[in-house]
Amino acid sequence: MSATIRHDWRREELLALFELPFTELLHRAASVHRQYFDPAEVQVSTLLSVKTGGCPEDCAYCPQAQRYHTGVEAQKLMSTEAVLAKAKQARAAGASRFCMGAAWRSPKDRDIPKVAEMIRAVKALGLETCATLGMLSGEQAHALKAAGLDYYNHNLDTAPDFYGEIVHTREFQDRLDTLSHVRDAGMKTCCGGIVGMGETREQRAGLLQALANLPAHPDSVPINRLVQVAGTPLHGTAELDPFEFVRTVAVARIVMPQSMVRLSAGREGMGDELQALCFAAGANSIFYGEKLLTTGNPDTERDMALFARLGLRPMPVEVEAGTVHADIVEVPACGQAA
Ligand code: SAM
Ligand code: DTB
Ligand code: SF4
Repeated sequence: MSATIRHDWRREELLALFELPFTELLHRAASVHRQYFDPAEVQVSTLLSVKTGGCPEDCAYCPQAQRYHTGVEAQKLMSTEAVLAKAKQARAAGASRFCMGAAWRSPKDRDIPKVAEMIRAVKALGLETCATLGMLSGEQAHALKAAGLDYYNHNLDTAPDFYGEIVHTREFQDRLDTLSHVRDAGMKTCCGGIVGMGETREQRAGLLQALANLPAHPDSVPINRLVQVAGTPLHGTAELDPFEFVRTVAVARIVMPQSMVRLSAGREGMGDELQALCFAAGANSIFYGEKLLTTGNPDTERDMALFARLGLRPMPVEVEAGTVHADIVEVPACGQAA
């Protein structure tokens, strides 16, 4: 078993991984995990919604889309002081990265200086900074980078051939364009998707294929399990088999060996055993703190207890920063003889 960094994955290859016996898939993913990471370390990020609700987009999963009447109360952009207070709490609780989310289709140019001020303030605390603000122009990406933004989160969300069923107000290509602006500005990318939206296994493979075949693997890959929110079109979708979720994590680990694979939305509804399986399958990052953007996340005490039970520990920032840019040892392709 060995892993190489590839950008030419075919969907059938990913499907073949999904179809392996569960134990074999986990073994392969766990083997790849050890080639680039200490499997006892988990990167810890905290999220804050700095501008909530009232979004004009129609993403079928999202409680913040104005048109769905989900009960999320719209709130305007927070003050830097209020964001800073939350970032200090996150740092005190043990987070190493702080991610600021805004329910925008894309920021207006006049928003950028306000967000830049938040980024500078959070970075001065010694935290890594991340933002997710919707689509960015090249100029906006450069301005955020200049303010000290380390990561930009922008998800592909789902396979290109399922995307049109989920979002109608922007194209898959728009997402690729934003990611390219982010990379060109010299920021790290955080890019993943959501499963459990009624997609097929082939489409889950298609999402991971699209992620792995980006010009550079995302530094962080959030794998979200749909949080079903009443009022959204996807409320009532059949639940994904938990083992299929673990398979998705394992395949993500195999095809993006150097990336942080993050157990993201949906963790609150998972038992400790399911999360442990995901860590065994190569997940090595979580969102930490009682809230995601508008929905719940496990209590910090529960997460700390889980880490203690599993012998896991928070990843130091220098490991995070070095991983994707470490020298790559070229080794034979995954799936070839062990
Ligand atoms: N408005 C910006 C955008 O869409 O890029 C940034 C915030 S948006 C809420 C960030 C990501 O959260 C989405 O791309 C989606 O992957 C994830 N997300 C939103 N609602 C979710 C839900 N109900 N379940 C799981 N993931 C969700
Ligand atoms: C990501 O992939 N998941 C996070 C973060 N990036 C911004 C957001 C999850 C949102 C879940 C629904 C909510 O809390 O509103
Ligand atoms: Fe708006 Fe982002 Fe939600 Fe889509 S995912 S509705 S763009 S906040």
